[in-house]
Amino acid sequence: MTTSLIAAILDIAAPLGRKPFLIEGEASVLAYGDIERETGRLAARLAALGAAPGDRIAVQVDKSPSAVLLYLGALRAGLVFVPLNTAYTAAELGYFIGDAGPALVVCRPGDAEVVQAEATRAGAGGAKVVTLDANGGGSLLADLPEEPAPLVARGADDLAAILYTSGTTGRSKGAMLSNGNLLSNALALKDLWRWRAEDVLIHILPIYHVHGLFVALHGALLAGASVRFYRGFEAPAVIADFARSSVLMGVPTHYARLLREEGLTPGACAGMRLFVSGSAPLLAEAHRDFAARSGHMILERYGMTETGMITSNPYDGARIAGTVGYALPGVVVRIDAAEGEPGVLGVRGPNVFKGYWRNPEKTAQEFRGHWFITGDIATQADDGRITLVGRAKDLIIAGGLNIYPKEIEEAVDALPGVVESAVFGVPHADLGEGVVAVVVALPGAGLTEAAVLAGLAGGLARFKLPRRVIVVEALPRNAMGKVQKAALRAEYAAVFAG
Ligand code: MLC
Ligand code: AMP
Repeated sequence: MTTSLIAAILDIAAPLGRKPFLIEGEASVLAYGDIERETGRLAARLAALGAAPGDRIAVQVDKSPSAVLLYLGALRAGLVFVPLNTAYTAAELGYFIGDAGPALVVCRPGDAEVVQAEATRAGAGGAKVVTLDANGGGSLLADLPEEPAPLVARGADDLAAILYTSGTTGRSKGAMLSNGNLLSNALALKDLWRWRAEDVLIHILPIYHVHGLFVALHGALLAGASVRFYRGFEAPAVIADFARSSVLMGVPTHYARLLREEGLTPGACAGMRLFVSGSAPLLAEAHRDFAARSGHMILERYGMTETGMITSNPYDGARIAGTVGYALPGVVVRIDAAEGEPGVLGVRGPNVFKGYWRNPEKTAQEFRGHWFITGDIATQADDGRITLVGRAKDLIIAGGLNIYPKEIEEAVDALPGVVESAVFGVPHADLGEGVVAVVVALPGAGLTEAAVLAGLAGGLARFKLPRRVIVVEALPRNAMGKVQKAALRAEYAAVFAG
């Protein structure tokens, strides 16, 4: 059995000839039989640009078939793929580039100048910047060699990707994921979710995070299945595609939006085999409503950037709303608490990452021996089934994207007229959680919601911006002087109601 993710993918792809891998609308835009040659040419191009095996390649580009090929080509060249959220601002980007120290940065053509400047400012001026737009234009593909590069051999411990994720401090750390991490997780899910060549996956997720890049794409690729590739999410178009598809993966916001469509009926979903949800808690009510409206029980699974997928509801057997199911084969979980009591979930197994990039202190903090401590609070039933009941980390998840209150508080506190702030999430019908900032103003500063939002714009990615800013005289504190976020969450629980 190969230990290289891309070698496993190429083995499956080669014999499939004209079978569509990526489909957009009515057209096959990438056939399985073309993956070998196209990734080979891309790998040759990356090598010609000076990237050597083990080098990082940081990528902030729009979702497109070329972006998928870039990922596979980078793996083939033995590079470490560092995908970045397309919403990150230039200032945010500088941090990632400075930390990752990439040999190459691939960005949208309009961003090239700013990215080059940020790379230099961050001490990564040696990085070469090339461009790729959503239609395959830009300097990356302009000069593609005809001759494919050979596959660079990779062992299980060799890095395949670094994905940035924030700890409780709000400063992002790069989670180092090896070929063995990614391949073991993908193979476990392939069996568990019964991936097969006849499957057609509706791909609506971004390809800069674990869910869309790994769980969805690796599943399809290792089965030789076709992918209906969406650049964004349009609920009616997705429902219309159910008749010619079989698998959908989404975050709870996708399911909330599907539920708002009249076209969601058992008839429309009759050809579908599997609906998967993850990245954020799925409300039991949404699970129930979706079953009634579609005739399908959503399969909820749980994972993390550092670990890939950890648990899943069963394919056969009860998919219970509010629970995330059982540890994946080969993955072991434990709960740091008395039996049956809630406690922080630890995980170990071949899926667990190699540590944080250039940050051994943080790595040491988040492990207890071989156990990675997730920061999620869970209970375990006698039969092993896991239920997540809370988070020990101060984290907001909006629309499946993580937002660290500390990072937003620091940005708010730096604004003129602000004494201090508290940022937290409260229920939001569409996003699951919506960000609220409660701000204490300097007396006489005349601070307003609009002024705070204007001050934050441009620095923070827009998805992180508070959806409500409330100016108050003081924050509630306990006897130790600590801000009582639970009290704030309770007080403002209904700001997004209706
Ligand atoms: C977009 N916006 C968001 C947002 N997404 N705000 C808060 N939270 C979000 N998730 C804001 C934009 O900034 C913009 O604001 C406005 O909403 C419209 O932007 P859009 O791009 O048109 O949004 P939309 O297409 O509606 O996107 C919503 C979404 C998307 C839910 C489809 O966020 C999404 O694809 N989420 C999935 C993220 C994901 O893949 N998570 C997995 C992480 S992996 P303005 O102000 O500019 O108008 C992981 C591990 C695991 O967690 O277990 O899987
Ligand atoms: P990330 O850092 O983006 O990888 O986010 C991982 C976090 O998302 C986990 O630690 C959980 O808090 C959360 N998460 C993922 N899947 C689920 C789920 N099914 N239910 C609840 N929370 C989830």
